[in-house]
Amino acid sequence: MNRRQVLRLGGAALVATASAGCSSAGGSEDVTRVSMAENFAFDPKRVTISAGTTVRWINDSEVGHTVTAYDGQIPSDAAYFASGGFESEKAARNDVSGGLLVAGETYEHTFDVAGTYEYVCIPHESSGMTGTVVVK
Ligand SMILES: [Cu+2]
Repeated sequence: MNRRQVLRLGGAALVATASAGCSSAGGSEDVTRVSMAENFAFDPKRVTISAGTTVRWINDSEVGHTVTAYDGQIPSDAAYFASGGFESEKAARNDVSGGLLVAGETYEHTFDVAGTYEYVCIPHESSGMTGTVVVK
């Protein structure tokens, strides 16, 4: 192994360490990124992932958005999820500002149960700002 190969391996190790530090559960889990963009949309609007994958939403716009699962539109044995840590859609709707992600902020949820999850950005629901996560 020459010096250049050693340096390259060192860089890869640093990158791996950095990305593990950003994930909630650590380890080797996969992360799928969904952007909340200027056009009041989740991008991509629909993602298909394997069980155990973390979805990381990031607000790439200047206005606040929420990630709020629809009660009854996630698998019945799956944990409810919403930015702000609410335990139900009703609780999230009762405190919209508490669930807002400001510019540059992220929210993560790891999906362990297979099925289809529908979610919404509460303030922009009338603009059609909804999304879907399909877990295989
Ligand atoms: Cu929004």
